[in-house]
Amino acid sequence: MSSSANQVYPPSPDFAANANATAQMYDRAEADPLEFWAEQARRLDWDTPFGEVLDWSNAPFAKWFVGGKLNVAYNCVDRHVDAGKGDRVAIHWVGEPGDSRDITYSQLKDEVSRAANYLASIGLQTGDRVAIYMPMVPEAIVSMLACARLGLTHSVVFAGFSATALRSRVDDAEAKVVVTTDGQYRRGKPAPLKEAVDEALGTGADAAKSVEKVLVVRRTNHDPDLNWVEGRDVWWDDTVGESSPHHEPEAFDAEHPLFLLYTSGTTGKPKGIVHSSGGYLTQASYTFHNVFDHKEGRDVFWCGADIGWVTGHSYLVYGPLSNGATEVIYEGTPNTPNEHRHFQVIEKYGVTTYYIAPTLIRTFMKWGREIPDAHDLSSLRLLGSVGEPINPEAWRWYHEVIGGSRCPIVDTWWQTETGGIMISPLPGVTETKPGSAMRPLPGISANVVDDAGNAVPDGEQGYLVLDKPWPGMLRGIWGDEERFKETYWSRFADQGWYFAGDGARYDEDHALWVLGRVDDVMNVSGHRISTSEVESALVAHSAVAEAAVIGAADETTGQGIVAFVILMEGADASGDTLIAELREQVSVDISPIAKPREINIVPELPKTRSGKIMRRLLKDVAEGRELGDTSTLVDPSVFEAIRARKN
Ligand code: 6R9
Repeated sequence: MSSSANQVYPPSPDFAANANATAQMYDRAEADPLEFWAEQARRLDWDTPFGEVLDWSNAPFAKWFVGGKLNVAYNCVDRHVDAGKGDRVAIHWVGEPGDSRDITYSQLKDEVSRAANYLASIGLQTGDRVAIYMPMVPEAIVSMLACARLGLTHSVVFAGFSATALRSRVDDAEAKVVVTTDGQYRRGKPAPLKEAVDEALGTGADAAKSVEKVLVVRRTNHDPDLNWVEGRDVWWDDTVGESSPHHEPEAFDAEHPLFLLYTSGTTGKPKGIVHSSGGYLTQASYTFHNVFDHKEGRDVFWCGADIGWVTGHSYLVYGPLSNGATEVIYEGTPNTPNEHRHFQVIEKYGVTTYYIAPTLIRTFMKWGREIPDAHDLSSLRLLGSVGEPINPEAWRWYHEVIGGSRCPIVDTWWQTETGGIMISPLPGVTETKPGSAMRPLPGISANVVDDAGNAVPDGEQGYLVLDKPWPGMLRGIWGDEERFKETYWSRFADQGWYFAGDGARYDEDHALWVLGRVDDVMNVSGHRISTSEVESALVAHSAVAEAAVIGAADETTGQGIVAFVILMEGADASGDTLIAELREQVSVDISPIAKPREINIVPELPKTRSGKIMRRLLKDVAEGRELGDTSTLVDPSVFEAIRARKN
């Protein structure tokens, strides 16, 4: 590796002098991890203090902050108002068409209380589930916090997901309420959203059994003939809007399930990841304070993720708000109305801390530096990256062009399952290398091991494991204990370690490099999509006999989805209509983000003697490489046919 590829960026003395984090935190956490976490938990406001910090006696089912009781919404909203900070802006919201709203902590408290009063008035009880299927409007956050306030478990479903995907999540969680909007702005135009809810929930014998109410926020007002189911559908303005802004929060057990969030696994069925109240909030809050060096009353934070993903949960809602932060929330796409949008927003609100995915950085690179260069980005002081490995070239561009070579970059590794950031430099403390997430945060313990669980020497690749429990860890998969144990805890069952599904290596300086998934999960623009989910959608089409899907390297999106399909005897493969139909099928079954970039119709798939599809070889073909070892294939000549069709 050339020396420039491994260039080290030490923290600047200025930044270091004022940083929230200190080098001693690593030592303190190592000396007594449980006491360290107890200290972090005490940053929150507890109604009943916890006793034991961790009960791991029934591993892998953890109990953190045993006996403690708190209200998550109180911690995110009311306590800032009680501390005299009610007039501070919590959310600078920017709508895609250019409308905007500033919401103070006092206003947020009123809104959350109204929503909580309404949800309680329709008979929802602590522990009931509420599905939230909404674009990035303030009411989405209000809904999440209202659930938290009542001890309802929310399940946010990304508004880009299809009706089919929504239905399976509503059914799995047996949600009683769905909160949605009439429509959403997509690339400058209103698009329907409630329509998808109607389709998902069905009617008559087909109707989703658990759902009692659909609560609709008016956003686009685009459809005078909006379908309305009497008795089930209610407008937000007529219900929440008419409810009292006073609501007394009740405290819930630290282990009370705060939310479910579905994520792709290696099999077709998404898993409902369960997160707790006390442990999750502790980790979201601690990491926000230290990794983003948050300075109350001064910083303006902007996380570009959607609330439909875990990054949106932890760093649009629970992390920033529990710290009393002021943040920007942007509704739309980065090129609406044009490519200047993000930079105008940074300029307008004086954003200090900007947290996005590498795929967006690479998109900015493609658009050209003259776009950010046309703006005053001098308010920025810290940059973050999340969702996939950041290639060193994108890291350097981000550092130089967006950060004016003055902002530290935190490359943060974590997962839906971990609840909060796990591996990342601490700004002002840890030196950084472009492309490396550097080291586990204080309190977190990770290792890189081989199949047998032995630590691999620095410089060699292995599996990333988390070898000690942490407060934000998932508490299970909704309704499926076995799958929880099997997916995360069986690979290194003897050692009792959590297997993250990622490959990694430590370099010669013991800096950690995360290399990407080692299972059948693809990462497209930071979104997790399983190969088998896309394969199932493809074979659901009557013309398809068999499908194999892989994630091929893609300059912009990290990975792009490439499919190889074998058709049924007699299916008509001429022309582009079939390919278009197949792409549509995936879009409808899963989401437009899962649409294959490329679909190749092939006569055969490469298989091992035991009948397994050799995805590794398909990847070689898709990425235009020489083929790897084909010796285990039944018929190596299938590749000539595949290659011939591909070109
Ligand atoms: C937060 C989030 C998790 C998967 C994870 C890994 C990849 C996330 C990364 C990263 C390298 C980083 N990933 N951050 N890889 N460097 N900084 O993205 O959660 O959607 O559950 O995805 O994303 O492969 O296992 P989630």
